[in-house]
Amino acid sequence: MSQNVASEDLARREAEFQAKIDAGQVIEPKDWMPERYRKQLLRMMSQHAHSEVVGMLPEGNWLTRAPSLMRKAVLLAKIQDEAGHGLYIYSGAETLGMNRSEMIDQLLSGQAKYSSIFNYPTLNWADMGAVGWLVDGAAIVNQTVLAKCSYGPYSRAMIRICKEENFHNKQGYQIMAYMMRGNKAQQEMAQDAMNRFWWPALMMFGPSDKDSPNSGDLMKWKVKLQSNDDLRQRFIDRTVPQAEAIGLTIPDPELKWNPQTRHYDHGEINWAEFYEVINGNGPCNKLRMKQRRDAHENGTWVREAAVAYAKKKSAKA
Ligand code: BYC
Repeated sequence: MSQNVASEDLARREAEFQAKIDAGQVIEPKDWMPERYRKQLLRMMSQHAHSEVVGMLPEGNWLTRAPSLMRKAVLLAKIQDEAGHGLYIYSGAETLGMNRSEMIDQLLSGQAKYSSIFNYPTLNWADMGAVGWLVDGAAIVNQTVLAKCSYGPYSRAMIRICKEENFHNKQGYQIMAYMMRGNKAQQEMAQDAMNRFWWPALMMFGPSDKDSPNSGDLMKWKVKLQSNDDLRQRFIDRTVPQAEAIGLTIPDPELKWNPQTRHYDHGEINWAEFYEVINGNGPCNKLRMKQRRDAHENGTWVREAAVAYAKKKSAKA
């Protein structure tokens, strides 16, 4: 095939692909897709899966110190759900041509990112409330939209994940609500957790639209159906009344309801802090990576045993 014919063929396929996307059709693993669509999705899905797994660490820190057996059981169930979310999304990402161990190597070598939020410490029990309510709350806002994205395996994983995230969100809000009904020290702990997690939760939605290099492609291909800023605004609008209902103050003096736009106006996010954190210099980046690397190393025997068992089973069959 001459180069001209090949590039005409590619242009035709890309136009057909875009027409499918524009018509709202779902792309499945065996369908033709532009290489850049595949790579962008793989980047985003693998980072999402890593976030679920690294995200188990800040909460895992509190399992042995939960204030009651009931709280411990709930937290344990939530953390196990996060491991499951990681697995669904890794499996979805594998359909794009990279296996899970390669993705994990990219995480452990620092080549792949995970959500900035997990580089902040969890200092007291109220932080378990803030994580469930704010972090899972932000994740739900983002993921309910991703559940309608153009890539079938990703959107289907999101549907199930969102159901579980709702439980996570409610248990977090309940922790905060109970603490706000408690004594002064408990109320102060809840407010302190709110103060530390509010701004990092807003950063979960990524840089503002004008500084988001990937959004153009992702929106054209309907992987993202709403922009970073629009989703962030949606999260703020739904969370402020929840905070007010239990007596918590949002740590933003510029936060104000705007009757014209029917949204809350808010103060400027500290983007310098965001970039420091995603470039590896947040308060816990080094600790989180060490914990992940140690867990991976300590799990070597489990992976080896699983491979040996599978071999033995297939030899018998
Ligand atoms: N953290 O062009 P942009 C959970 C990076 S887990 C780190 O806007 P994009 C939970 C971005 O990757 C749920 N990095 O990117 C689990 C890009 O860098 P690269 C986690 C970030 O992809 C356990 C650069 O900045 N949710 O809920 O268009 C316990 C430019 O950004 C962040 C997801 O993963 C960040 N916050 O949009 C509890 C959602 N933001 O890759 C709870 C899925 C941006 O070019 N992901 N960057 O080097 C997404 O929706 C999108 O990827 C993002 C970013 C909105 C995050």
